[in-house]
Amino acid sequence: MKIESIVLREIHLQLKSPFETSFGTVQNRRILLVEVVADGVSGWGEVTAGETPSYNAETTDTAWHIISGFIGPSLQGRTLAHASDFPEFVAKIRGQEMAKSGVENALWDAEAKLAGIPLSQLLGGVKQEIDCGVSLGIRENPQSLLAKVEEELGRGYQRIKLKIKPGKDFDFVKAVRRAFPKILLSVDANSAYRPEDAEHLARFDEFDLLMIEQPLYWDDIYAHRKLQARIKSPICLDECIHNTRHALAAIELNACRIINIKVGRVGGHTEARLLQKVCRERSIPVWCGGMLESGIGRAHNIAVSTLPGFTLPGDVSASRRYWDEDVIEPEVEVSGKGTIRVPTAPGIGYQVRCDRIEKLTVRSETFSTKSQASVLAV
Ligand code: OSB
Ligand code: MG
Repeated sequence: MKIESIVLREIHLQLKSPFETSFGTVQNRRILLVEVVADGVSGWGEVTAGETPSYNAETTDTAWHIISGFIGPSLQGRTLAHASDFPEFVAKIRGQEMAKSGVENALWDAEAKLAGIPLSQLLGGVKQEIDCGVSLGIRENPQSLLAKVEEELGRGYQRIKLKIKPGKDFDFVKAVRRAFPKILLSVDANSAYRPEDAEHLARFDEFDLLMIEQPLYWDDIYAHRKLQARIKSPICLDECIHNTRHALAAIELNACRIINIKVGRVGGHTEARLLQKVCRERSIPVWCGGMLESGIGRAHNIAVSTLPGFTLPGDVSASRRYWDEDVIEPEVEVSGKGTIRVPTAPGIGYQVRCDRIEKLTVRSETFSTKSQASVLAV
């Protein structure tokens, strides 16, 4: 693939309602979209970084800096045989997984479109339909949470995940578990607890949770190992796992029994695919997490979820739960049995609404002239 140009855009998109996690509340999303034109075809990717460095260290602005200052200038004009060659191409940039992933995934979309096959097929996916759950933000009180859970179960979602934080945890989970004794139920703390809370977290054992996601420090696998030894609920790591080596360390240490794979957090489809493979070989279930993506990031999440290691319902849900109007056509829809049908058109399989994106764009930068100096010595 000859990379003719890279267009970086920032769009503003407002969530239908605020989403609260233990680290804060978001409603006004600032999303970076990456369009890569290769051999005459446009591939699209999304940077899943948040507006603030509170989930991980990256933000919309740090990703802009990395792509605009380093990746864009060095990639334009280059030829890559495959999107999977991209991680090596950016290996000299440390970290910045979400920035890299936005670009790499655009290359994957372009490669699939050039081959005339769905992205899911290019990745090696094996499913025509994926299983969906929802992630519910922290609410004022257990009653309003319960109403929300009921609504989402009514739509068919197969697993409910509750965001929790100290003071808004036990009673909320208890109310939901009482009302729905049999559902697949999990919680996500986004690093809000400390090792001293082990006894408190052990009280959640009675709720028969599918998992407790990332209870402790965002960067501490060893602390989770000590906690896992003290609680029955399986720990699922999210924030801690940036690549396959982290996953291997966590698995060998017994720091978790499940892993949440977010394509952005691990740097793109190449690493996500490898990570699900090593987990599968070790019988560690994985599922696809979400970052409140627009339709473009959502389409990539659907494609990766078709890989054989993804055995649990993901946080990949319908466009309408997030946006009044998405940036793809058709929008992502979920069936009454809580599944998404995997698109069969080439690439991400959804039409990108360029007119709408144009209207939502607040800044953009294009890398296309060969005269620009290469910033990376690669
Ligand atoms: O930890 O999974 C998380 C949203 C923003 C940041 C972190 C997380 C989340 C979610 C939402 O849980 C998942 C989604 O619906 O996209
Ligand atoms: Mg999480």
